[in-house]
Amino acid sequence: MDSAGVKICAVVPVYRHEKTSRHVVESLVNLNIPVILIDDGNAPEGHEILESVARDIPDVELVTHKCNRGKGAAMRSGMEAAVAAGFTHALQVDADGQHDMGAIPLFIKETQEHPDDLICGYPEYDESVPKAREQGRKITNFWVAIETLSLKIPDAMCGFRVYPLATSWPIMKCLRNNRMGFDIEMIVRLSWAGVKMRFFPVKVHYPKDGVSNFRMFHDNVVISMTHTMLCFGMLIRLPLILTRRLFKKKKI
Ligand SMILES: Nc1nc2c(ncn2[C@@H]2O[C@H](COP(=O)(O)OP(=O)(O)OP(=O)(O)O)[C@@H](O)[C@H]2O)c(=O)[nH]1
Ligand SMILES: [Mg+2]
Repeated sequence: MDSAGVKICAVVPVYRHEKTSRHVVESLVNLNIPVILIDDGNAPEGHEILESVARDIPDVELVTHKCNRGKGAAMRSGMEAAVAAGFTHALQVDADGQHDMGAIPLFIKETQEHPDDLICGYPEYDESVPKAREQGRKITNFWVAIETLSLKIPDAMCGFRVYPLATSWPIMKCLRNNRMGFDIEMIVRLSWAGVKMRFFPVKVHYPKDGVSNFRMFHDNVVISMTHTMLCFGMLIRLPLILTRRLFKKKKI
């Protein structure tokens, strides 16, 4: 694909983050990026807020789940809407406002210059980051290095990335990972599919009164199960991954 064909939207999944979502949506629309907002089964008051965001701000489409289905399921619904609307790329942004929106112009520029690649953020935390979350990421990144047989993925959990939909959607729509393992599984599967990735830092701040949906025990169990499944997936694909590496080396 060349840069002229690039049509980017943002996909913002929302669960219990309706209050911060307005600012996130406004920042995106101010950069001329249309937004697909997913109400992932929020309480009626939350749903009303999201409806008013979609009504007040132009270029916002609201997709609604009647009950909470998880971040992965919300992302899939948003990406499906993006594909149906004819977008070629989707910028995934969390609704909690933790990501520095100042990084977006660079991500858009990189997408236009490398439309076939995944443009992916890796977090640059300030002192507000909970230590347990930082440790959890290190463990995940260790396992992802094994699952992809590569040290090229500095972070597999960052929810700030631009997906090229032509290669990502066929993989994403088959995923059964509805919850917190979604970002990890997507990046590992895109690596197995041979999609090139470019990583850039994104500043991340955890506000004192911020809402986190991360359930320390339950989500860590889900993430561990995701890694177990991906390790087996790597073993099955081992001949393919090694052949591809060997072939690439010979070409250079
Ligand atoms: N965890 C979670 N997030 C959801 C769900 N549905 C939609 N989301 C959205 O997915 C994004 C990520 O959720 P967060 O709770 O911030 O999870 P996280 O960023 O991994 O965790 P923190 O580092 O604690 O912020 C946010 O935009 C949520 O609003 C869900 O069922 N569970
Ligand atoms: Mg978050």
